[in-house]
Amino acid sequence: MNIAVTPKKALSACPHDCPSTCALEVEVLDEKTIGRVRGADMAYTAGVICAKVARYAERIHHPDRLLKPLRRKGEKGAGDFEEISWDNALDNIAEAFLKAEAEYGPETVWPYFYAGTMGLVQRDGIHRLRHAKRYSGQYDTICTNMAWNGWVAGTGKLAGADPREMAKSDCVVIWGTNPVNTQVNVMTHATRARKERSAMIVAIDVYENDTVKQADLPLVLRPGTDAALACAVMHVLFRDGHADWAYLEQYTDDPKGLEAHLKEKTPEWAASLTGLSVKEIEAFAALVGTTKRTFFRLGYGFTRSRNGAIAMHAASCIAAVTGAWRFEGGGAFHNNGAIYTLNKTMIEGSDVRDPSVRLLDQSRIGPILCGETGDLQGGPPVTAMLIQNTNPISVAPEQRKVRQGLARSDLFVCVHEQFMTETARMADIVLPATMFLEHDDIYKGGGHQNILLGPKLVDPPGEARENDFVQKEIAKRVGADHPGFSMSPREHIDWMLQASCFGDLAELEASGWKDVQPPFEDAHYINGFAWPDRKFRFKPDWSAFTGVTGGPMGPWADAPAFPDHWAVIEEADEAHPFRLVTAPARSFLNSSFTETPGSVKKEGRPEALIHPDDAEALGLSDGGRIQLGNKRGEVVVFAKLFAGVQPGVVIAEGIWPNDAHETGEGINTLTGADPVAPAGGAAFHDNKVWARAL
Ligand SMILES: Nc1nc2c(c(=O)[nH]1)N[C@H]1C(S)=C(S)[C@@H](COP(=O)(O)OP(=O)(O)OC[C@H]3O[C@@H](n4cnc5c(=O)[nH]c(N)nc54)[C@H](O)[C@@H]3O)O[C@H]1N2
Ligand SMILES: Nc1nc2c(c(=O)[nH]1)N[C@H]1C(S)=C(S)[C@@H](COP(=O)(O)OP(=O)(O)OC[C@H]3O[C@@H](n4cnc5c(=O)[nH]c(N)nc54)[C@H](O)[C@@H]3O)O[C@H]1N2
Ligand code: SF4
Ligand SMILES: [Mo]
Repeated sequence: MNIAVTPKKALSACPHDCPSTCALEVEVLDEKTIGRVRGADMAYTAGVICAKVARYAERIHHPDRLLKPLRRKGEKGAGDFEEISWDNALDNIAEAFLKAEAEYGPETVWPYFYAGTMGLVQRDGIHRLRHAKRYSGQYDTICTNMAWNGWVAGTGKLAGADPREMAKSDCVVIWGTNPVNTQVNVMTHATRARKERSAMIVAIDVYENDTVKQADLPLVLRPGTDAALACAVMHVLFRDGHADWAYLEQYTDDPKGLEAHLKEKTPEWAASLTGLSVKEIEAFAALVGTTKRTFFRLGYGFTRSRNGAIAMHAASCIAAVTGAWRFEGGGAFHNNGAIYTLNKTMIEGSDVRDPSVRLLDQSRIGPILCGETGDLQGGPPVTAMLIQNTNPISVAPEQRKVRQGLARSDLFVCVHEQFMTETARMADIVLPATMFLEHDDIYKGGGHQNILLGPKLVDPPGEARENDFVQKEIAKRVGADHPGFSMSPREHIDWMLQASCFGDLAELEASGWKDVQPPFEDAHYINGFAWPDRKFRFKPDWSAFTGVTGGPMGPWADAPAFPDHWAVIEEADEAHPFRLVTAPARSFLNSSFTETPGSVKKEGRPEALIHPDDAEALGLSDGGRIQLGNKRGEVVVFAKLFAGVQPGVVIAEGIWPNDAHETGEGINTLTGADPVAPAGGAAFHDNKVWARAL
């Protein structure tokens, strides 16, 4: 007789580097196996998750999971490894770190990590090892710098209106983010507003992506020109009497100065820079001017340019001109980082951090490993690394330098990974890592307002071990001392919650997540913005931002005082007639999911979207091979003729493995690692390239 067994369902949280941080409901089939993954009914997730995580069983039970520690046998990068025991591997790592330290001092060791998991214990515990040993620090620049600094320049704080309010809005402006691909829940709330309140959805992007296709007012502009659009919109708002002067007088620093500055920033001026028509710009300005409940959902994409922080600030100014902040369903939102006042002392060992230890710029891993002297700041070369949660040979800019650096014979590298990534293949020691359902951790939503628990639900395969284990075992062997090393992940979670007055582990375990949304008055800055004078800044102090060595970075001193188009992008020129944007693919997440068959099938092959007129001029047909190049290198992809971009703009979706490309070099061969003003960052969507049909 067959007895139908209902699988056990357990709550979890998506660990991936995505602003949605969805609450999950996971089918647990037995102690090793999961079934379907669905969205839990946390108010922001609202039961919706993306397709790639719904099929997570194919990632967690993938036959290519790393199962044993490995030691390199052959040449670096050749992929020739032998299995060794964990003890052996950890002893090897400790020996290499101690030897490097004895020769060059502790700053020669560079623990390098990012957000493969967003779990606060498993991701950030690497800092404890770093601080306890005075190893080189990491200045995080690869993702958020321009966006966060540009936002904070105006508001003073990384927080905004409750993103669930999008559902109560009359106009949702989705600016420089492609939520259908990158954070699906934004669409849930925006489309609810359209259905229930007939709200308009505006999408501003550089190509007609799947979000733009759903918009009522799609605006497809030239990359790196968003500040020009924002200025023209504000020009019209002042011109046509849509500026809320009572709000401006009470809440902003220099509204008259802004109005005067914008006199020249006409729709005609912006049309010539953005490639939009005057009619489109006027229509957008009239819409936000007459719709007080307008919600500006500002993303990362439009900040990944050399003028990206200035663009974010410019876009964030519009809600202050219209006074949209006054209304529920109005205002602006980028990220909620500042609402989570978590005490991470035990996780990160921040109490033993020596501020005199150098920070190295994450995005400049290539130049750093190649020993470029400015980057090393007079300190020793990097000769030993522990890499967790990141795949730099694929995701970091100036890929040729990353490859050259990782191939150095005097550099020892340990990569702790779930799969044999292209970075792992360059390592001396590879360690097998757990996935989120195989360890305990805690998460916070950048795109919402919840702290979520992700408990261990199944056993890891083979000998895979969690990040926390690796950090502790290395610490033991290299003499790193901190009370945090003797706490389990669950003890860390409990300690942090209690020390932050956010309850405790038992409470979180009972509820699955905790909503920490600040009250309306705070989220909408009703009592003033987060500066000493409580005013939103149209005229930010760019000199006050601090980068890798304590002062601002890049050509910040030339940044415009008021919002403006700042012409520091890699403009197309005669030798490089195209502007290349390297946007995210829907079924990949950065370099993750490039290993799952379901995602690879959906994405197909590495392509470049190119306007049919450009293709014709190049003698290129649909599906033909196209080589893109600039001073940093060349890449071969397949052409896809696409009328939804402006001529002269090329879009490459997804960070495909380098090996998926004809010459073994990936898209980041073309992107630059020069720091963006005022505080660093990588301008992944700001590249001038030439193109030729092969
Ligand atoms: N499926 C999927 N989801 C992801 C990711 C992924 O790779 N795949 N990545 C994750 C990560 S790490 C992050 S940080 C977030 C980022 O998510 P988003 O905030 O969405 O930012 P981006 O992914 O950089 O780019 C989004 C859009 O910006 C557009 N864009 C590029 N340049 C410009 C410009 O100059 N102006 C305007 N207006 N638009 C421009 C791109 O064409 C793209 O459609 O997404 C996360 N979610
Ligand atoms: N061209 C181009 N390049 C980009 C971008 C772009 O838009 N265009 N986006 C940039 C952005 S925004 C970001 S954030 C970076 C992201 O770059 P990465 O941080 O490298 O991103 P991921 O591919 O998400 O994850 C890295 C790795 O972490 C591993 N991992 C996951 N969980 C764990 C764990 O618990 N333990 C261990 N040890 N490993 C784990 C995964 O297997 C994966 O290989 O890429 C940047 N690169
Ligand atoms: S939308 Fe983002 S947070 Fe939600 S399940 Fe997908 S990757 Fe995870
Ligand atoms: Mo990111």
